[in-house]
Amino acid sequence: MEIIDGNKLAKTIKEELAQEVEQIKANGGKIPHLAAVLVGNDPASQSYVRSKVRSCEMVGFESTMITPDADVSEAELLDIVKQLNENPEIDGFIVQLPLPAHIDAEKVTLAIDPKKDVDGFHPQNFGRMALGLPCYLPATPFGIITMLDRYGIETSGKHCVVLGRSNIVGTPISLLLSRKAKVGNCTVTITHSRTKNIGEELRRADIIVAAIGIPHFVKANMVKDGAVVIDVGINRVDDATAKRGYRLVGDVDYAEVAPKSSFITPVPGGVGPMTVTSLLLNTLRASRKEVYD
Ligand code: BQF
Repeated sequence: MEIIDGNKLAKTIKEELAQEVEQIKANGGKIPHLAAVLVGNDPASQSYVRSKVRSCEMVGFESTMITPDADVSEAELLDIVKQLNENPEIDGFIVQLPLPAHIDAEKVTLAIDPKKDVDGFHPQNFGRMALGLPCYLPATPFGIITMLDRYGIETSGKHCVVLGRSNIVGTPISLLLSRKAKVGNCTVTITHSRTKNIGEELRRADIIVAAIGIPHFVKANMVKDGAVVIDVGINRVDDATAKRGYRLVGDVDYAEVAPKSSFITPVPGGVGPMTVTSLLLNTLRASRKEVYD
């Protein structure tokens, strides 16, 4: 069993990005600039956005945080998006999800200029991804692909079972892994809440991607010997002994499943940190006009 160390790989990629920034500076080019819009004061969202801004600082990117109150109107938020679309200083930006219930998140996503949509959530980027055209990949699937690539894990001809069909993880990673690409050429099964016997499906998997948001859902008896296990879950469970009163656990029962796996991602320190570095990579691509010009 080998642990896929997301913290270590994220650090390596950040070092590579810091070198890129040095190159850009030496050539008098524009420093990549990410903006993040954080609505309200949800603690998890605050911590995610802070870690994205901190990561920008670590690699030498510029970053701007915009923090409207929770009661900001949809029209006001759409105006912030419009200003970011029009601001030539900003290469890419994100609107941190989830948004308060009185705001239509779909409408906000549609308002983002696809050229600056470094989360890859705009239908134009999603459609381009599905068609295999140049696009910004959504950060979590991009992070997973990068892990498989950098750890030299063979995917071609493998049977991958994805747990969950969300727009930001399950559906896009299923498309990407089935595509004709260096990391791809898998036979993919998507499972979800209506799947008859998830355990039976999972036991056939050479590669499992767990993204259902149920703590410790995947047990040892659902995993084939030698499977590659990618755990996307970030679930808070109460823990009186922890500093904050909770700890993070994945969708996989790590203690049980790790001994059976060939490769496994831990939680925390697995997919999560790679999600953040993927956002940085997309921001660099945006500043270089690599996807659109
Ligand atoms: C780690 C996210 C659900 C909903 C909205 C490192 C992150 C998380 C975990 C992180 C996530 C999850 C992010 C770890 C960004 C990933 O060490 O395990 C980093 O910052 N993430 C987000 O922005 O929005 C979410 C999950």
